[in-house]
Amino acid sequence: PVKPAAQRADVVWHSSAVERGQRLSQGATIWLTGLSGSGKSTIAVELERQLIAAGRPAYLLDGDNLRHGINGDLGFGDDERRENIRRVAEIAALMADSGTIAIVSLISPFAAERENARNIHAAKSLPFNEVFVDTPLHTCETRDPKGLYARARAGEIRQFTGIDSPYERPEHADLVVTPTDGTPTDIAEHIRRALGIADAR
Ligand code: PPS
Repeated sequence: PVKPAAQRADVVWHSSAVERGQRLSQGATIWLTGLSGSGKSTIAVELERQLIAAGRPAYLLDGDNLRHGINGDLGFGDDERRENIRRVAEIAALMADSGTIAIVSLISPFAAERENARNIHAAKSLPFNEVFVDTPLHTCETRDPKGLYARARAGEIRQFTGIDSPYERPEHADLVVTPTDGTPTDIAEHIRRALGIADAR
């Protein structure tokens, strides 16, 4: 595992000449966690659309998409998921530090790694909001938008979250949303209101 820079004796931190208040706006991370098929990516896309429409710099970090690039070397074993979550947490914190609202959509099934993501932000005094998209497994499996649950049940995919790989439900999420809260548009609005993210214009 890669050591966090703060703990490394062989690398010295080089400070920026720019203070946070000088940046275009206050950044933050909105971290959506939930099962595959829970709707987190759909909500995240809508959230990004609404924030940009409201004049806020926002950028979506979607687990599936990042696995096409920076996380393309990682699979779905426990250690690789941990590294996946760690990398995304670091990227989100960099974006939040730059003044962007980073919207993360990641299964992030392990409580300790979600807590680590929160700590990475806290160490930089950056707002971190964990949103649990609490869609029951049977609903996700019924939806099965990519046919992955069927393949997991058939034994074609191993270590599938909720089937033969764990999902640790958040105990201390900042916000919990469920499909009964409305459409993805409603839920994204609800998240913005609940987290107090105002329009820029
Ligand atoms: S994790 O657990 O946070 O590292 O996962 P993440 O990076 O969010 O990637 C989840 C998407 O990968 C696809 N996929 C799988 N998910 C879970 N378990 C297994 N074994 C698996 N294999 C492929 C799946 O499309 C997930 O996308 P979402 O959007 O969550 O449905």
